[in-house]
Amino acid sequence: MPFFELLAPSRRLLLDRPKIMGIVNVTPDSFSDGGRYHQRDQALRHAIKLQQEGASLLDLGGESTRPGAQAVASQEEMDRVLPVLEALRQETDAWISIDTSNPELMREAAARGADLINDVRALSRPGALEAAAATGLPICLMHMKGEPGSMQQQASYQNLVAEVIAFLRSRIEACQAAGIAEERLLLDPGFGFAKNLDHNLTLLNQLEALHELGRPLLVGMSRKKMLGELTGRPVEEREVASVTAHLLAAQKGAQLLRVHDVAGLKDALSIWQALTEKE
Ligand code: 7PM
Repeated sequence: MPFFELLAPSRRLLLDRPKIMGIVNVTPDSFSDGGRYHQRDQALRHAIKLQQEGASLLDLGGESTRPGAQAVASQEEMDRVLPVLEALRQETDAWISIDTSNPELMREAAARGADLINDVRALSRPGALEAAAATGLPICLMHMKGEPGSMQQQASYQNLVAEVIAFLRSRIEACQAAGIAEERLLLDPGFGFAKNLDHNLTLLNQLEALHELGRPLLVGMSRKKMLGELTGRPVEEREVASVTAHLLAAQKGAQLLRVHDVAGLKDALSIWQALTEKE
């Protein structure tokens, strides 16, 4: 079986086995009141820790896409993300992904050494296709309906898997029309984005159907509500559920796994890998 390869202008990543993308939030949290420099430093140290634990990619996000969250102003998002990106670029060879829908940030981040654009809005904002095209970077397109603040009202489908596939196919075509080669694209079904528990389980169960799109798959279920619904656990106690869910996704062929808890998933993948190589 031939493997996919992620190709950025200055590096390549062979997707011969599942790769871990560690989540680095650069949003202000209620527990740290040490100001901007403190938060920047914390995000940086957290990112390095995730890399040491086994993350091949680090996903920096400065906009809270939490259901019900309000949109972050463009400049505020850039002020959060760019300093962390610049500092992190000096310290690591890991892939740095930028979780953004903001065309201005896409351009600025690419100029500061980012390797990948992760857009939960699949380049739907005005100017995003053009900005992403100009960066030359690989891009992850995710399925969602509506906006994070109101998307759960749109969690209704005739045929969920077919609709997710059709949506991603139409975004691939929009990218191609904007001059973004298909080889630059990663695809994500968007767990929890305009989806209820039953939808999320259907998607995980039928993840293999998305391989027909012919691109590598990224999945993110880390600590999400679906895991709380299945285990009855609050968000801070969902690590085992997260590890398990992502291991199952890897088993169904997901090449990239976006998680908060890197070390646990790394161990799980080691066991799976050992068995895979024995087959
Ligand atoms: C609150 C709730 C904050 C949910 C953040 C989130 C994905 C993503 C996010 C995903 C890709 C989270 C989400 N989720 N990017 N960004 N795929 N590609 O749980 O599933 O991290 S934000």
